[in-house]
Amino acid sequence: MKNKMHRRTFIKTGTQAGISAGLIAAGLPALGQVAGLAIGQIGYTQQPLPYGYSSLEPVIDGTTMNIHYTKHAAGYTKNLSDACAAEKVDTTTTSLEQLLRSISKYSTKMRNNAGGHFNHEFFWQCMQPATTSEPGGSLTQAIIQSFGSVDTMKTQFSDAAKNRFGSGWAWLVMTPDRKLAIGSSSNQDNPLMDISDLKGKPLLGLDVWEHAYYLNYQNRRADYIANWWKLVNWSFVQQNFDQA
Ligand code: MN3
Repeated sequence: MKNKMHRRTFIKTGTQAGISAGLIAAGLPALGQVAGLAIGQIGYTQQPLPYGYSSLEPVIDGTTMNIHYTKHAAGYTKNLSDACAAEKVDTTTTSLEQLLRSISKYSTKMRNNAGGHFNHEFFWQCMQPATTSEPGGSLTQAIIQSFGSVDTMKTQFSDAAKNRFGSGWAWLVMTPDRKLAIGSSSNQDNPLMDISDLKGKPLLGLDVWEHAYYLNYQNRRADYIANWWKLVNWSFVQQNFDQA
């Protein structure tokens, strides 16, 4: 905890280069290690970005990432905390995943902000500075089994993201009957929620709210989606697949 607090303070005050160097020194995952926070480990506090705000350029610009992380995502985290206090959720005994799985019992404010907080904590980990990373062996096999090829999966996922009307998310999930599926959710809903049409463990998620891309792409959501594939952290997706 102390280490996390320190890292949090650091990310607020550090320069972009300093952040990356600091997090690498703090032990960023290397090949073969855990790629990120497991779904069940995502808690109620906002974790440091695993990279600098400008590290995803040119696909996502630094200003967008800064505003997205410090304003939008931080706002969901704060409002989630307020909702938990108001609705008497003991966050020391109720995990965020448990809360999401029974979200129908809570207010709309809880639904929007528990979803908003979780989705962004998950989303940051789905990305990394552009690499030539591709899905690994067992995940690739499962994708081929479900969709025919990795490219077909990407096309279906991109279509789900493009066709989500208004604000929302596209998802690749492992369904409860252990199949891979693609779909989208509105607003800040997600596939862990009991009210969701698409149910399952999220493996990969994409934010298609305008705040995620508008500065750079304006109305060209399709271009944002096409470019976003260059950022996908496939080790994180593989980890989610292994743990699903
Ligand atoms: Mn967002």
